[in-house]
Amino acid sequence: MLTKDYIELEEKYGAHNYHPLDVVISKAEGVWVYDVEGKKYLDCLAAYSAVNQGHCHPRILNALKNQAEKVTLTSRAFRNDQLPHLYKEICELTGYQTFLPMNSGAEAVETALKAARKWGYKVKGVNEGSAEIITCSNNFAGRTISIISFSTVNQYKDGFGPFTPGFKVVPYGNAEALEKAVTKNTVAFLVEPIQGEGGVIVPPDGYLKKTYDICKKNNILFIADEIQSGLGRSGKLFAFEYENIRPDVVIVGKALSGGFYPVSGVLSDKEVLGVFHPGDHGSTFGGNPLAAAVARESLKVLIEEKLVEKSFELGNYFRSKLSAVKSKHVKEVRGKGLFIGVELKPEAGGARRFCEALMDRGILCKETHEDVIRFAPPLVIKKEEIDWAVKHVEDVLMMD
Ligand code: IF1
Repeated sequence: MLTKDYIELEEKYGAHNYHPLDVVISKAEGVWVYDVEGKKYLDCLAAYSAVNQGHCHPRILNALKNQAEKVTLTSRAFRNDQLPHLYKEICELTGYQTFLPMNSGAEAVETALKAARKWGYKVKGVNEGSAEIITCSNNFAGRTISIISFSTVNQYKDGFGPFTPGFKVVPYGNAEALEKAVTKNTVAFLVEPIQGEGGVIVPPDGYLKKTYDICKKNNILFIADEIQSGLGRSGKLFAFEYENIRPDVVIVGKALSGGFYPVSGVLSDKEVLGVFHPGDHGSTFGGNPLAAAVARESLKVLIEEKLVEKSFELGNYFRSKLSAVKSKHVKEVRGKGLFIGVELKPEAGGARRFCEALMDRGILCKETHEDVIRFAPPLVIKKEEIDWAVKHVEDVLMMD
């Protein structure tokens, strides 16, 4: 079958909730992916940062295979011999007391929201039914009905109401707005330390610290959604580390499995996740032994291969090279670590045509917010590969 045959099948039988680039991938290794016709591409999206460790990492593959031969799913009605190790290892790595495993990012966000509400009632003493959670404009935290209830993007909400009450939205990057929105019923502030879908938006220096201090002053949980920005993507293990804060709750997903399998979860101290008692919350697959084995190895690879440090150094290198590109289309190059956005001027006619041109040249990246090209390759990328990519980006941005 050729590319067009796969696309035809997909268009015929699949729900049309995506508009992917027309490349059909059948194989991948490290930073490279191959299409069904054998053409090779440099992956500059890394499955939205789920494959920070590189595609089909041999160590994680091994962990998956070994565990799959033993036991894959027990449900949480019984215990398994992998989850306790994951608990200990992720808590020791991150410095939190407790971890709660889920599968998708959205589920982990829902888990954090439920924990925050319950903490509000049981610990903070907010009146039952009145808890408020403050979120930011331009956020992306998943697709469930409660999460889209606080989206500020029309398309994500259109046709999906009625929505979940109890959320307030303040402008991202504006700490005073958060302070003004706080009431006695506020239990949590949910924020992406760097907004991904929002267009790789890095908030002003000091914003996370200021909002963190506001939360501390008002006994509000600071919840960092590090599903995309975390686990090395930003050049730190977590993007909040740039401002020396320690969120009360950290949400992780994506790269927690190196892209092999959906694994997500919530980190906090006992005061917050301790509000859950048996039966309050759960998931059939959450914390299963296959997921736990994959997550354990994914974290080990991240640390032992020094991918966080690599992201920091190569991110600086990639961004400085992109900043040096002379093109009338570029408005701004921004980001932290290998989490990079190139915003084009409105006259450039959108980022998608540049992504398509890059695809023809063997580089896969994805536009976000119409006019931002996002570069977020696996963290195992090499300097020479960045040089090669930038050369093509430069050429493509010379188009009229
Ligand atoms: C899609 C975007 C990226 C996330 C943050 C939670 C979640 C996400 C900060 C939910 C998910 C994904 C969803 C995926 C594409 C991707 C995405 F463009 F849509 F926004 F990365 F930029 N918090 N982001 O970024 O995690 O439930 O998906 O596991 O919807 O196609 P999930």
